[in-house]
Amino acid sequence: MTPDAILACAPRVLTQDQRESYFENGYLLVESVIPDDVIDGINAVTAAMVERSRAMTASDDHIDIGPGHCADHPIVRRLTAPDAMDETYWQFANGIIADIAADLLGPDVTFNHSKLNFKWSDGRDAVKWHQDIPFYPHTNYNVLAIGTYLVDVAMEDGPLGVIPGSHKGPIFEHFDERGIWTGAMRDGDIATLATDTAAYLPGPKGSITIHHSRAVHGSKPTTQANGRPLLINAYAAADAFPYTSPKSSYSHHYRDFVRGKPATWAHHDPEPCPIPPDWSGGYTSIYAYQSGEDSKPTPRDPGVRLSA
Ligand SMILES: O=C(O)CCC(=O)C(=O)O
Repeated sequence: MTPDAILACAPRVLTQDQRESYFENGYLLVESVIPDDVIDGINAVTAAMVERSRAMTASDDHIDIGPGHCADHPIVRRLTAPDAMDETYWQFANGIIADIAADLLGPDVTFNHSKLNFKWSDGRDAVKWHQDIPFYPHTNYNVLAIGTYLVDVAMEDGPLGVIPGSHKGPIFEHFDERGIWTGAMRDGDIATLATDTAAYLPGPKGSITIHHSRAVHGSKPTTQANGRPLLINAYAAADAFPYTSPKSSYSHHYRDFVRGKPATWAHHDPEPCPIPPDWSGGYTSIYAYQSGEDSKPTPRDPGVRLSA
């Protein structure tokens, strides 16, 4: 659907001004929209996951642990696919934020994936400028991510930063010049953008950030000693079809309809998109790729194939 067609549908949660602002700027901050008891429920389940990590010495399919992790000082960098780890996360992905996704994608919405990023105060967890769509190309760019702040996030806590209007610009390469996937834009490309206009989006617990899959975004390190948790859920319009292999990190909820029904026609956007690696055999995290922890030359995905 086009933005005009989406805007012509009655909104469920957002105001018309908020929807127009999203289409104009490529991002939105909605403060304190998630009730406290919902956030407290997610935080209780998340604390249990961190407890579970104390017994771990290496990352597994769901819990990505960082350098220096130990039983006494657990450092969980990311929960991968929390929607498959506990029903609380999945109910949340299906609740008010699915209505908000429908306000911006149109009435028919599929779930893409979820992750819970912690950002630690050791300075290593800045997220470099990147766009999301080169990680998961779709036939059109009605794809977005909703970040939920599980604690108050101030300017010094590494809030999400987005370059306004960048979703209307080019889609950039996220491989470096050696052919290694870095999950980040190249310096030369960043130099073409007005990074000084970036909007940083601090907000109280229960606020959400929404960014368009083409919006250039990143986040600075935090000074928050206990780590800054950000729960991200990504969605696509039903008429946006993925054409690369699903990441191994996606859950069984991938492409589930959270609102509406399947599309009868695919919608195609003429803007071309670079192809990511084939992650059907394994995907770590944006932190691991951006920090160079995982830096083998990476062949691009040849397209969805039958498994052996
Ligand atoms: O955790 C953050 O601050 C941002 C994460 C992000 O941009 C991403 O995972 O795509």
